[in-house]
Amino acid sequence: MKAIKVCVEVVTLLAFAASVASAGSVTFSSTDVPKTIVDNYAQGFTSTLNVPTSIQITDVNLVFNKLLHTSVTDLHIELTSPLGTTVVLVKAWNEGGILKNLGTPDNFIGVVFDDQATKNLRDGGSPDTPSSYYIFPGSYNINDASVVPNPLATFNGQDAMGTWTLHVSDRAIGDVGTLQDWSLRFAVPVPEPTSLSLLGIGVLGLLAHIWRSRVPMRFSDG
Ligand SMILES: [Ca+2]
Ligand SMILES: [Ca+2]
Repeated sequence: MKAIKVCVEVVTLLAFAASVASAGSVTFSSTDVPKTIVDNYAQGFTSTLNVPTSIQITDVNLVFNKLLHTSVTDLHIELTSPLGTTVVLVKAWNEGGILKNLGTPDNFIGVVFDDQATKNLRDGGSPDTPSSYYIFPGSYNINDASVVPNPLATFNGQDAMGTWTLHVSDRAIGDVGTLQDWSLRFAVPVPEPTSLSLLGIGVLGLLAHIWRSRVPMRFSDG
């Protein structure tokens, strides 16, 4: 029984260690979707997202969990922080944007705008076939001459708490869609040294427990 108990404790401790190791970002999702993307309508629409806690921004990624559109090259996308800073992230093809001259790729599904991504959004398209042409799920930087370098880094140093506004508009006639689900993912500090110390104390305690447990077990087994 003691062996089982120790096993349970080891698993519990490993699970805790894994959760500490995976800490590093927190994600908030919009709740006012879906929104219709009206065709060729520069005024577009806004969708908001609330961040309820204070986070000093060191990195923010924009996550399109599901944006359905028959040509994402039509889209002009801006993001405004709670402090009122507006950044143009993507311009439409006919504004000279990042996806110009790429045809009509569909959808952002599982597409993340991330300044640190090695792949550029322009290189995210699937093979262009008559039946299917879309943007692969994945993380992409959106660096392009049509916008400022590393546009999302503009928000670094601000407090994330408050209402964020995503402004999307369709700038070319023909293709349309809907924004179904989007999120913001913020980097958060790695665990404090005190947390790691507590983890270390936990490991030492567990080892001591195992050591104490093994002695009577050895004799009872004999
Ligand atoms: Ca990033
Ligand atoms: Ca359109």
